[in-house]
Amino acid sequence: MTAASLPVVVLAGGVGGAKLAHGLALASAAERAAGAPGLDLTVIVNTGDDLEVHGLLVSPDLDTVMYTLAGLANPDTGWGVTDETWSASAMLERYGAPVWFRLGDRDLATHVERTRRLRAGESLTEATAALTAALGVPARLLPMSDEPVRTEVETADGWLEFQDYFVRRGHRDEVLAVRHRGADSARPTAAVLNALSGAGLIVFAPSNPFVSIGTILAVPGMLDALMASPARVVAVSPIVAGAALRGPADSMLQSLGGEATAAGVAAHYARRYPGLVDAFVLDTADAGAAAEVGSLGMEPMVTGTVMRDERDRQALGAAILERYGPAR
Ligand code: FO1
Repeated sequence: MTAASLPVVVLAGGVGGAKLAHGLALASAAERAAGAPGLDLTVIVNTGDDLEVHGLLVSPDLDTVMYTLAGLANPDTGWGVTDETWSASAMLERYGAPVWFRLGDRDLATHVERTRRLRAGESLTEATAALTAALGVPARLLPMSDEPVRTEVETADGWLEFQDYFVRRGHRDEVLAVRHRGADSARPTAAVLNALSGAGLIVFAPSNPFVSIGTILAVPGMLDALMASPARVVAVSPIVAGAALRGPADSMLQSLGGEATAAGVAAHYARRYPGLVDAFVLDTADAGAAAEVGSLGMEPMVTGTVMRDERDRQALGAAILERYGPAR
């Protein structure tokens, strides 16, 4: 009797989340090539960064994970599509449309098709399933909720919508607080709850613990579903040697009262979500923090977590599966 493929659920935000999901998909393909069962991979994606641009719904984190797993991601930026052209954006600029959130021509097709499906009555989950199937994505991509949740950050200039803060203002503002507009009337989708209850392993990608992982955990019922799942929860640090590899996670840790270190992220998870995270993956550069992480009640795992290329991604995915995937 062949062993069943291992159901692995990843909670992911943008680029860091996409890279780890890709690493697990590559590790799964390698297992299958060696005659092993591989993974049944699900990625629960943050939708708090979503916004409307030119009348279209844009879901940056869903798109970044989708493009990365389809091998279509722009390798330089990590977001958007590779081999992109900007004719539509240039024409929109001539019409005076706001183009600070840059949408390339190939990327635009995604927003046109997703918005058409939503207007036809499909849920974001259904629209995402159609887009990912068309692109041959080797994983199930699930928006955290089908109801809109929008991350906002409080700054000296007041509350800002996420992409205003992140892109238009280049995430230079100090973040004083984070809120998730619409979370109270949002719920995890049935597909998300189903994936969590059937998971053999749950991985928090190296995404921002406040505005990516934190937003997913802010959906009422999500934390309970994670705590009720029989699977172990393994979180990968988004901070290596005191800095975020991209984005504002390090400065947010400082301004929101934590410490911009890998141990600081572990402490944030332990304080904010007691008992949720079973193991914490640190980069070799932070091996010295392993004991501190252990003292927080999380089993430390030290390995290379910087994903410069596909080999790094697969190595990290395989190392996590090796250590925390149940023996198959
Ligand atoms: N990030 C930028 O810094 N500038 C942009 O113009 C930009 C456009 C964009 C378009 C589509 C998309 O899916 C992502 C885009 N991003 C851009 C990145 C995006 O702001 C971040 O990836 C996430 O919101 C943070 O995880």
